[in-house]
Amino acid sequence: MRAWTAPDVPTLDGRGGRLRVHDTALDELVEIEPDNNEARLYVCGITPYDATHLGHANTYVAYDLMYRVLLDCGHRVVYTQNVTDVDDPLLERAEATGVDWEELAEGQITLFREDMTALRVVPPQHYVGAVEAIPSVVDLIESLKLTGAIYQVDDAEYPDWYFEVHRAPGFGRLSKLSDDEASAVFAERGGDPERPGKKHPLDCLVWRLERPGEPSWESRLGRGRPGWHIECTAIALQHLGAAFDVQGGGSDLIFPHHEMCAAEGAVATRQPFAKTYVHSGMVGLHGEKMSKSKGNLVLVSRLRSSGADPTAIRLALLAQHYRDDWEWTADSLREAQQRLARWRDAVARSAAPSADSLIDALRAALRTDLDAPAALAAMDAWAEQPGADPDAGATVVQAVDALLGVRL
Ligand code: 5CA
Ligand code: ZN
Repeated sequence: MRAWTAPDVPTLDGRGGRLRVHDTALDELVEIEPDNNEARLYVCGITPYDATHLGHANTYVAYDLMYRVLLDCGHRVVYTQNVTDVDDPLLERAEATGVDWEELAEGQITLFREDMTALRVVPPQHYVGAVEAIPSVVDLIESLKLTGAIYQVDDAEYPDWYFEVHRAPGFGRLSKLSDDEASAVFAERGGDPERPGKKHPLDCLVWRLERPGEPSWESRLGRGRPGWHIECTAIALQHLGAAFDVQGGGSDLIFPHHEMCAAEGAVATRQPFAKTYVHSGMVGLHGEKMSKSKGNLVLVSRLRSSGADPTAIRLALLAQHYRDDWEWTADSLREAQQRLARWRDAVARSAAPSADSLIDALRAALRTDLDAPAALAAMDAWAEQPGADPDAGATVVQAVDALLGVRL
């Protein structure tokens, strides 16, 4: 699938130091140490039916920051992102609104591309839809079958295919939930712990056999369509290989999604799926997580069409630490617009403080768990100080563009 237009990312002089990020499994900061200097990053993409709200934007801007910091550390970055372009929530939305599911997905993906371009998010090299990944999904299920971890549910009408999660030695190390807690969250987030005929309530669907009126594809497993988790497992393994550096997404994906991907990947390859799991916080509005089902969405496209500068939208997102949960308010954008104006005035000065120590401060902040608020504070301080360097403004424009994706 085509991704979107790449922004220019300037290269800065000097580097040194590695990125350290919070790993969900270990609950501590870990260093990203790519093999052969190639950082392999997988970030879960949208299910294209309510894009792009500010929660989505916050997530993709967070991993864009990671991408930029990895580049600045001198690594090459291979970035893969999926699009869940066939799954229950998309089909349900299409049905409820009387729209063709493919048209719904296509329209939302188009909007998402426009929003990502406007927000200067670097596109993935591999942007892959679930539908186009069906051959690799089926291959992966077949190879999992050889390990004995795949079975058909005991259901005469629809003997769908499931993955036995407890085959994975580390199952549970990401979410650290008890079985009861896990079952409750699984049920809330697309799982089916109560389905009769499963070996274990947490076993996850990998191939759903055709139901009347649902899209389906021919396969060695019977006509059907992929389950959600196996989609990301297959796409990541195909484009990044096993033990890639980071799997990322919002914290609502820790369980079941990333736990299941990790389990499927580990059983299929006998290696860790990802080396590090990173999760961004949830953006809320009026006291609740932003989501279509709650009807409390702020769409990037709507903000843009009402005249908001996309750079200010990006800066509003960067004002929060990526791991924090926070609430969007009208002030978020207003404050970002004011900050942007201050920064633009500051770099246009005929003489400013030297850029060197600012760049050191930006790098130090971002390499420590992508601390964008600390980076913004360093830039705020620079913008307020008097100085005598006539070239500093131009250097700072490059640095803020390269590291924060903010064009002044
Ligand atoms: N297609 C799957 C991932 S494979 C999916 O979760 N799609 S999504 O459209 O629901 O979400 C896309 C990304 O946005 C996910 O990483 C999710 O964690 C993140 N996200 C969704 N809602 C919010 C929110 N309110 N705040 C922050 N991030 C969010
Ligand atoms: Zn995913």
